[in-house]
Amino acid sequence: PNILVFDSGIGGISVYDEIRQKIPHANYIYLFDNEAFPYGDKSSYFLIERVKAVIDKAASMFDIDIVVIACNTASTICLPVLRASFSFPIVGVVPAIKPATQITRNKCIGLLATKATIEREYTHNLIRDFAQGYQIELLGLSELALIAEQKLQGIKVNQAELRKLMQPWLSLSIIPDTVVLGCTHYPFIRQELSAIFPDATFIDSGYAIAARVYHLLEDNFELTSTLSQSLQTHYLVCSTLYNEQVQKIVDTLQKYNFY
Ligand code: DGN
Repeated sequence: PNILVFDSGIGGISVYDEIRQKIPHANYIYLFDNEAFPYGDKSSYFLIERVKAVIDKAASMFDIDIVVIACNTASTICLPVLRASFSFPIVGVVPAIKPATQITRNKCIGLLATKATIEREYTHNLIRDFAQGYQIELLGLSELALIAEQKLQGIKVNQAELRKLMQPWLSLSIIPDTVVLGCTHYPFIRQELSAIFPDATFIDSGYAIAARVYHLLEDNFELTSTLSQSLQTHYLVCSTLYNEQVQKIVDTLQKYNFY
């Protein structure tokens, strides 16, 4: 199958990596909307139009079997329009609030995401429907996705700066013992976050998304056979100015053993 994984930047690579582990014999197209990065401060209207146009363009270049919107900020607003516009299945990524309720012991869950995701009605409905009776601490930060992007370009994370950003949680009387990484960029700085909250469990949606993609493809494709197509990954960027940076990111990921 041809699997398109999409994000505003590198975040979706954390999801791509999980899918690739589950479905190694597929072709992947990883699409960065680097031109409009970051998505966290864009309006809903802009994002709906933008994501639709970008996916449309990619679909005219490749024969796509499934699309993964590996971005919480886009998924929490764009999925209905995308599903109405395209015939291939579209899988989205949303904050793992529900699994977090199964893990927490002190009933205090932290949700870390972009400001846009934190403000979405979608997110508030998730909490209302699946996390009644839990204390949910919401923290919307614009800076974190950029910190993760920089880390993958080889720039070390400033731990003191990160700690300052986390201050709202550090000063709580009950500190979340379970942290939902509600932005696909954040698994890349899990280690740094975990140094600040050493007792917390961090969860993301990557594994569940990989299982979902597998399930949607398994009827039509031979996913386990080693004889099926071998892996190929195309990296697509919206602005060619980014090509050099993409190369740097891919090099860094290789160092981190992401491939
Ligand atoms: N990776 C995206 C997400 O999961 O929300 C957004 C990152 C960004 O564009 N700020």
